[in-house]
Amino acid sequence: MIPVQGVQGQRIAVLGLGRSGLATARALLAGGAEVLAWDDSPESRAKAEGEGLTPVDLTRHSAFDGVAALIVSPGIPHLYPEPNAIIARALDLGVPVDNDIGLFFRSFATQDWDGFDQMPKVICVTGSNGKSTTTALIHHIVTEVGRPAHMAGNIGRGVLDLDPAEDGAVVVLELSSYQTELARALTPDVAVFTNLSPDHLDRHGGMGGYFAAKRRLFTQGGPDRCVIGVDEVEGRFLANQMGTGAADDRVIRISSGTKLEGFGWSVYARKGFLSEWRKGRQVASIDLRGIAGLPGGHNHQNACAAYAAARTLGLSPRDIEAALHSFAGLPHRSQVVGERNGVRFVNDSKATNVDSAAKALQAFPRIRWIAGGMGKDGGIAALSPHLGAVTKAYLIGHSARDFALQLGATPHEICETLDVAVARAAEEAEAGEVVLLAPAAASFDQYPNFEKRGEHFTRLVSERLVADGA
Ligand code: UMA
Ligand code: ADP
Repeated sequence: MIPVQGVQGQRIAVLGLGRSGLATARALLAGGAEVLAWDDSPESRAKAEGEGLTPVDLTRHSAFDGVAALIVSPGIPHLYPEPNAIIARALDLGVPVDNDIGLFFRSFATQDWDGFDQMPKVICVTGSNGKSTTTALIHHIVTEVGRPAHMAGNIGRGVLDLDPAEDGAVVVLELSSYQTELARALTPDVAVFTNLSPDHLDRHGGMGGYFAAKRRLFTQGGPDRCVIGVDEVEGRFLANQMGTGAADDRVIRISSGTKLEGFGWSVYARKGFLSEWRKGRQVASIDLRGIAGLPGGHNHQNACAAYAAARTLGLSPRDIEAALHSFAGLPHRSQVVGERNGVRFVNDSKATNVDSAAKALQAFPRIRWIAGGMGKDGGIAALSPHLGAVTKAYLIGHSARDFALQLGATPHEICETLDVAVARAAEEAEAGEVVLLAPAAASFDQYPNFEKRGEHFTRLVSERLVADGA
C-alpha cells in the first residue's frame, strides 16, 4: 500500500467503500489521517467493518466539521446526472473533492528515490475502448524485458493498493473518465489515449463533457510523452494541442488503418503490419497477423499504443515484438474459449457498447452473433454497417426485442437467455463460423457484471463441447 503523504493529523472523509474506497481509507490511515469512511449501502458498510473500519455517517448535518477533503469512488456521480447528496453537500461547503488517483500522484514519489539508479515511471492509459488490453499489454512487455512492472486503476485494483515503487519500476494505470475528471493531481510520465466513442454520457453531460474528462490526463500535468490515437477527430485535436507542430516527437500519433509518416514520431498498423516512423524514416516493422492474443484491427490499435509506450521507455523493437507474441490476451475480450468441428466460440462479454461490438464484428469473417442485455442509448442502430459478416443474431436480455427491430434484414431469433442462445447458435453454426458473444449492451439485467456473463458463456461452451465429445 502507498501511504498518502501530506495528510498527517488531517480529518479526511472517504465516500464509497468498494475496491478503491477501502484501499484509499487504508492508505490515508497509514499516512496519519483521521478517516471518516462511509458508504451509502449497508452491505458495503458491513464489509468495511469486517475489514476493521468504523463507518461514520457522512449524511449527518455536521458530518463535515473540520474535514479537510472528501475522497470519492469513481462509480459515485459527482456532477451528472445529479451529484450524490454527500458530494453535493461538500460542494456547498467548499470542502475539496478529490479521488484516489489525485492522492496517488501526490504520494508516489518518496525520499527513497534519491538512492535509485533509475527513476520509477508512471504510464496512464485512457480512452473509450482498449484501455484494459493496452494497460495489460504494456505491463506484459515491461515484465518480459525484466523491469519491475505493476498495474492498477480501472483494471480492477485501487491505485493506492500498490506497494511503493522500487528502483526502475514502471507503474501502468488504467484510468476511466470518472477517474480523470475528478483527480486533483494527474502527472503521469507518459499518457496514452486509445480512441474515443460515446460511452458513460449520462455521467458527463454528453460527448463534450466525456472528452473533456479524458483530456485532463494530458492537460493537467504535461506528460513527457503523449501517445495519442488519431483515428477520431478528438484524438487529432488532442495531438494537435499537445505538440508544437507535426515534427514534435513528444507526441506519438497512433492509428489502426491510416499511414502516419509525416510526423516527428508515429506508430500505425495497416493490413496486419505495425510500422514505426520517426523524423521521416521508418525505424521498425512488425507482422501482427499471427499473434493469437491480439486478433482484429482493434487489437492492432492496442498493439500500436502499447508498442509506442514501451518505446518511450527505451525498449527495443525486437524485445517488444517478442513480448507481443507471448501476450495471452485478457479474458472477456475477443477470447477464444472453445473450438469444435471448425466452429470457434469467442467470448467478448466486455463489448458493452456499440463501438467495441462493431470492432468484434469486424474481426471475424462469418459470425453467429449473441447480443443483447441492458442496451445503451440508440440501441444498435449504429451497428448496421457492420452486420455484413453476421449469418444470424441470437438475442438475449432486456433489449432483445429492441435489437430485433433494429436488425432489419439480418436473420435473428429472440432467445431471452444465454443458455438458449449458446445452444441455438451451436446447433446452427457451420465450419468456418464463429459463435461470438459481443452483446453491445451492459450485463446488469441478467448478471452482476460483464465478467459473470462471460464466465457463464465460457461454462456453457465447455459443457457443450464435453457433451459433444469435442
Ligand atoms: N456507492 C455509494 N453511493 C453511491 C454509489 C455508490 O456509497 O451513490 C458505493 C457503493 O455502495 C459501493 C462503492 O460506492 O460500495 C462502489 O464504488 P465504485 O462503483 O467506484 O466501485 P469500486 O469497487 O471502488 O471500483 C472502482 C471502479 N468502478 C467504477 O468505476 C464503477 C473499478 O472499475 C476499478 O477497477 C476500481 O475502482 C479500482 O480502481 C470498474 C468499472 O466498471 C472495472 N469501471 C467503469 C468501466 O470500465 O466502464 C468505469
Ligand atoms: P476498456 O478497458 O477500455 O473497456 P478493453 O481492453 O477491456 O477496453 O476492451 C473492451 C471491449 O472493447 C472489448 O469488447 C474489446 O474486444 C473491445 N476493444 C478492445 N480494444 C479495442 C479498441 N482499440 N477499439 C475498440 N474496441 C476495442
